[in-house]
Amino acid sequence: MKIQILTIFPDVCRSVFSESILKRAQEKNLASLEAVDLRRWTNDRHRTVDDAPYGGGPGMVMKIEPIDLALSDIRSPLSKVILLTPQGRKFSDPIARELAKEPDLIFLCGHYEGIDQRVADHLVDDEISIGDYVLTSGVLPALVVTDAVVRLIPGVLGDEQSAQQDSFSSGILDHPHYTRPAEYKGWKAPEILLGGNHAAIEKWRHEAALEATQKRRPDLLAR
Ligand code: 9D3
Repeated sequence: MKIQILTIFPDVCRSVFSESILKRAQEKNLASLEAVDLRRWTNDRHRTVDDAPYGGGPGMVMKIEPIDLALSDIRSPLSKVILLTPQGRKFSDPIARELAKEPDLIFLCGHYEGIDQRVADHLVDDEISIGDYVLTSGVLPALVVTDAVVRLIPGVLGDEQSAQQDSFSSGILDHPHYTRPAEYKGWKAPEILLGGNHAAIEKWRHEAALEATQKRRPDLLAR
């Protein structure tokens, strides 16, 4: 799978691509991750990608032309172009699984107050938001979506931590985890986990997961 992030902050993306599981996915040739600098498609002295809004008001609006030129150069017939915007559909586990089936994704990041509406109307295939809070740009959302999608590509995670059997695909929260020491500052790990009764441990984990879900995310049980 190929993912390109089109942004004015390519170095932010590169720093994320070069660590941990995203780095390993590229080394195993399971994902190609590329940060593309939108300013490559400007030709004025100041490499301008934004302008004042028609109709007046505060802030700046991203211009359509550099975005159109960039997409014309980097998209293929198989590319799915996704705009990260507060107006998009809310990102979720099912959307991550949809996107993980695509061969070629391009994430277009907004910056400033907004993007010329003709970009959403004519140049992109989908619009995604990561939730109802205001960030300073679309670059972190693009990286969040990239991270969630790449870990679903078969072979990216070890067999141990298969993406099949984790929270949100099971529909409830994970159970609590413990490791050594068995007691720290008087805080004990549950006795049951220290023994070898695997059936009893599985039962404890399932009940603890249900209890955590009931207490913190009852909305997940209602579905
Ligand atoms: C005053 C109206 N604002 C919309 C809520 C303007 C605005 C604020 C922040 C426009 C863009 C942004 C930058 N954020 C994103 O581009 C963005 C985002 C977000 O802020 N929250 C959650 N998901 C996303 S995806 C892209």
